[in-house]
Amino acid sequence: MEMSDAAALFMNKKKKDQEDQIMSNVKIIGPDVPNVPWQDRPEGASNLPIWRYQENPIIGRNPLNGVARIFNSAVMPYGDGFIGVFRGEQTNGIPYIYLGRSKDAIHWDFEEDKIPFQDEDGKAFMPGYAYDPRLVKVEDTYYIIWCQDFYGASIGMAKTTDFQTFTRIENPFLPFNRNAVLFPRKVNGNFLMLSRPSDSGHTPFGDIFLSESPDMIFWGRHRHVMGKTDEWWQNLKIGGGAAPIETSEGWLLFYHGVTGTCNGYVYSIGGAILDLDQPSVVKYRCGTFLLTPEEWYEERGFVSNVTFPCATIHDAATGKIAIYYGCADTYVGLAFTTVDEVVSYIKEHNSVSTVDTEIGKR
Ligand code: BMA
Repeated sequence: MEMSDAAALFMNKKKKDQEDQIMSNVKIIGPDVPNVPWQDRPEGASNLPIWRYQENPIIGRNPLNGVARIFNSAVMPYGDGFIGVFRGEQTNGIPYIYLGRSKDAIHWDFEEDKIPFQDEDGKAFMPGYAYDPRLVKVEDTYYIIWCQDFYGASIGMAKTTDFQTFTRIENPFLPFNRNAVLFPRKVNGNFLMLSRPSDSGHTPFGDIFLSESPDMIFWGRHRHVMGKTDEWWQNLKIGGGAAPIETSEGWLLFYHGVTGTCNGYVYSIGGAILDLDQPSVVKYRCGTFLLTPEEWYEERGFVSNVTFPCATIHDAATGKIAIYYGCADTYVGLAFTTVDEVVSYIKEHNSVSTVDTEIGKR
């Protein structure tokens, strides 16, 4: 039976409405950052919503005296430029965190010395190792969150307001844990942090959880956010990446998804959108990766086939997003997208499951 004109018109309108809904103008809720690093999508880039900076990697080998590699690092706007906390693998093989400053968020000057953390009573505090730092500003304070030894791999935290004095805060979680990522504002009056409970080794499992705190000391009301899936690129474990970006559609989260191959783990970048008021509820989750190791600096290095997002710089006025990711545990890479493109893509390839959409309390 042929469709009547009216029915065809109706169907077309419905399809158009659905497309408009997907292509809606998504807004970043946050400050304008007009100097966000940027390069337009190059001709011939893949049809994934993220494209790489053409001069990648932005930080090469032996960047500092006594530091063989910098990777898995986090940056943000500061003053009229940018500041960052960098995972530096020292020449004794032990990772630590170094401070860096930049005018353009691409060329970085590093401080020669490790970040000098201190306890609340002013005594020097130097963790045995410190890696995969994230840097998040909440209200007037900058928080650095990393992985350190707490009778096994767990989360360390410090705060600063001036990048001169770095005061350690109580370890938020019991061991073992990694990939803690703070939200950039309180939600319903509490600080929120994602984390990924793990083992103390190379962890062949792992889901993302959410915890709340009224004061950055006591953490509780833990919720499951999302786990591994049947999609092979994220079928072993996942972990939070960059601090979630607040958008009109929800919290945009770039995270890493891991698969196990006969040649080791492969780390890709995934994307999800969490409910603004109840972020343990996943609204959309992309079933396909957004970026996977393809370039020489992602495929070859100290640990091959790793793309590991730790930060974004984003501009509310234009919707531009610059993603900072570690490459092959050796370099720092930069990639770009826009909030419209990436949110549309995540929605079009949505594969959210009932485990993702539930509140995450059992
Ligand atoms: C994880 C973390 C990351 C690292 C990744 C790949 O367990 O240690 O720092 O990038 O492994 O080696």
